[in-house]
Amino acid sequence: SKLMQNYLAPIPELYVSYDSAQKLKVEAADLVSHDLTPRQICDLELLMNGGFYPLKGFLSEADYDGVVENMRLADGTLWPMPITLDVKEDFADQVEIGQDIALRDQEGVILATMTVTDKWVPNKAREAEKVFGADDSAHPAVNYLHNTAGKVYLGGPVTGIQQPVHYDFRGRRDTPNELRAYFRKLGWRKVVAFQTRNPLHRAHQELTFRAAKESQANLLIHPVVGMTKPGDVDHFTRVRCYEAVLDKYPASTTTMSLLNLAMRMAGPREAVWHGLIRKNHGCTHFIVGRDHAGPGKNSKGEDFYGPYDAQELFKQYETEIGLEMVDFKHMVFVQEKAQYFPVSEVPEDCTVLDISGTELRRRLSEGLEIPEWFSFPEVVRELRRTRPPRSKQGFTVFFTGFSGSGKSTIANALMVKLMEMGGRPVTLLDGDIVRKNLSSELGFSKEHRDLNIRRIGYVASEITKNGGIAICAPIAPYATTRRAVREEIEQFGAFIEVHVATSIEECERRDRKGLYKLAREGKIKEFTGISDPYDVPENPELRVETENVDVDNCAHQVILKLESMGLIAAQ
Ligand code: PPS
Repeated sequence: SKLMQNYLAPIPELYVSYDSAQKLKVEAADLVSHDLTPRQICDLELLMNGGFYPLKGFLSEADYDGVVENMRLADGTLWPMPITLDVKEDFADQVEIGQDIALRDQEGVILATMTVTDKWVPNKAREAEKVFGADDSAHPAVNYLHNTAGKVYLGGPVTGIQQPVHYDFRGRRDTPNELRAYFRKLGWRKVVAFQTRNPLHRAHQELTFRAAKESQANLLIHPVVGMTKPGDVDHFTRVRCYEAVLDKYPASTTTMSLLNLAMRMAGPREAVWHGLIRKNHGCTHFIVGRDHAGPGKNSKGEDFYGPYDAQELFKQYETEIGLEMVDFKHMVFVQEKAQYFPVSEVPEDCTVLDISGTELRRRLSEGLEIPEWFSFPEVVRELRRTRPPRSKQGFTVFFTGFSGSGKSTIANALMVKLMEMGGRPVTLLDGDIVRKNLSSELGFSKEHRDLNIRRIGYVASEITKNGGIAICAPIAPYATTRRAVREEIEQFGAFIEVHVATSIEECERRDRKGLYKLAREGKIKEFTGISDPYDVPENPELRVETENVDVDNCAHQVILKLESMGLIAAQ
């Protein structure tokens, strides 16, 4: 039929032939090179393979303005998401309009060239307001826009040389044309796509199965493995989970393919964008759920978008997107019937069971039971492997306080107590140890102190990731740097900030190393508390007073804190 022709004919890609690519690679040695960020690599892959058809490159200024203002390219084509090449100012200064630049991955491999037709400084506040609904950095994409993306945008058509290289799950990654060919081969005329960034549990399996049945379509599970919301389950774990769930569908009705998309969590606009991307991948139907691609709460604790805004916007543009929306039915388990029902169809007087994402994370972190009705045993097993209970995860105890406050002494006592308990390896990153082994070339300027703390944070995050205990004991005078370290570590485990709150007067009175005297005499410059700032921690997990309290007791307070957080077993 005509419909099938439309969907399954190849879609234009931006790659040149193999021979031209070989030639281009050599010629590109002379071009100015831009090292793509992880997000730009995702965008470039979908530009080149037709996932972002009809885009031919990173947006020009006119296309960008249209997309931001009214979701349309300059020629009127529907496109809801700015796909922009953001660069730093000093790089932009090296580039002139009309010039070709090389786009390289983080190893320096050339992936494409781009002819720069546009260069401009975008109004990021406007982009945030219009595209994401608010200029509020609690939105991950707004945060990215202001704090990660470069100041200047370059636009222009892209010439594709080669796909970004992936070493994981190669057999599960398909370009739009590979998926189209697959559907053609199997004679799948209707395909409903399910977008996801989370592990699938029984409710998802039920709803996708229903969606396929209702639209009389085959099912494509199309999870995002590019970039999702910070804090999500990593894609390696998720893909192992998806593979287990695939077996639960009737044979040869369903397939799975991985999409290297960098999500923006833009709710309604993102739903329209996801629809266009799935259409390019040969699908005819698309499931849009409650709060599709939602970013979570804003800085006032409210939702960025209404729960059904995405469905409404999608519906409005459905014909233009060219894909039929299947609205997501929130599925709940009905105890008496031992079966899933859409929440709107639950029989009267029945008991509904549901476990929220937050509750699931709590049960995983505390090692509690996750019932059979909620998920598949294979999925739960994978999640438990990746998220062992807190008592088996690594963590970092980060002491901060003035020189001579007692940080090192308490840290040493804590280390010995933890080693006595056993079970996890312990590393002490004391100020003096670090300054000898990691930071011997650094002094005490703000810049050097920040570097020092970031190095400590990096090592501690690696230890935490690998299930060990890192105890850090630097002065760490700056709150922003401590927060950055916290964020890095909390990806992998708990971060316990302990403020050793000995007053500066007491530290100076003790003056164990005689440094305060030298600082007063001006013989040591920039001395913390005397001639250099110290930001008192506002919300540390624990504050210990050392005046009139012995070291053993201080260390014991930390142990009690760790117990109350479930990180170590009660003694
Ligand atoms: S920082 O700010 O976190 O990078 O400092 P840190 O690595 O913990 O190093 C602090 C120790 O260095 C000695 N020292 C100084 N401290 C503060 N200010 C200045 N200008 C300074 N110069 C040398 C001091 O002995 C600190 O040791 P601790 O263990 O904190 O007493």
